[in-house]
Amino acid sequence: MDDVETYSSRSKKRRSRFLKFGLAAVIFVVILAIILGVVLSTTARNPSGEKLKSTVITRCEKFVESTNISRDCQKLWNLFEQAYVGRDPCAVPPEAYNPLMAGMHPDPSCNRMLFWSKTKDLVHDFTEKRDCYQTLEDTLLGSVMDGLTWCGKEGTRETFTTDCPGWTDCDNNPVRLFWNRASAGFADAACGDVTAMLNGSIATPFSPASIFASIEVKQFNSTRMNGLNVVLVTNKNDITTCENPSLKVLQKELDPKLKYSCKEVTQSNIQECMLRPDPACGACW
Ligand code: N1C
Repeated sequence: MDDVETYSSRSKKRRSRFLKFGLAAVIFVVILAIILGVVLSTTARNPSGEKLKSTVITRCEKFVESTNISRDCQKLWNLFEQAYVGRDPCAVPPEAYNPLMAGMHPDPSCNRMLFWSKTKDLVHDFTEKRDCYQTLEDTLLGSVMDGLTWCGKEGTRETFTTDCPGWTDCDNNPVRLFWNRASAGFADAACGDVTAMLNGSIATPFSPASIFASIEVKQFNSTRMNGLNVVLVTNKNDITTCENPSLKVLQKELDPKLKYSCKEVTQSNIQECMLRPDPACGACW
């Protein structure tokens, strides 16, 4: 009798242990499925955010590799992202990129820094072919973010690359604030003789709304800089010259301790110069 009782109580215990184990296994599988589902749906729902992240990290790694500087590209992404994720894309605080700038400051090349306004394509063609000047896009942050669009949204940690506010839709959008902040940092570091390529084919080469006028010139510092040399890029039949009223405004806005010069140079002259590589970076105009 005792034996029968012991046998049945043992088998009950075994059954209950089996049930407990089964229940735990089911709960584990359900939790795993939920986690996997959330991860997969975030990636699938937001492929553009994932693509931006991989573009930023890949560009950063390429830059680090080609320049031999030491920077942590995952840290760059984290600092970058924290500026705009979860925020209304028209209400990003102007200081949002300060931690990114503080962690990734540019190394300025004195006497070789090149600023520009409304001459972007020509300038980048020029710096690429004749490696004598450094623009903001030749620094880590500028080269990584050049040409990209991004924004966040309130209530989500995701990054979006479409339906973001345009350059002029609102002032405090993440792309505009990035260029404002990066340009301010680049101009603040400007040293020696600085060059600016401005567009002589437009009526106002020094336009008050441009980043060059509204941010960079205001940061130029005579303790580090010697002077500013404006290269006014002209085309045949242009009427804008170095006497243009907007360039007089530029001259007035500069610290009087800074030397100022302006030279009209034809676009074809600049294009010829690009074809003459010169390791000594001698004068081209
Ligand atoms: O408003 P801008 O020119 O005067 O700005 C140019 C000025 C340069 O000297 C750069 O140092 O500001 C800096 N800068 C960039 O480096 C940059 N890369 C890409 C400013 N804007 C930059 N972009 C994009 O070009 C930016 O997203 C915006 O759309 C234009 C501004 O160009 P602009 O009006 O010709």
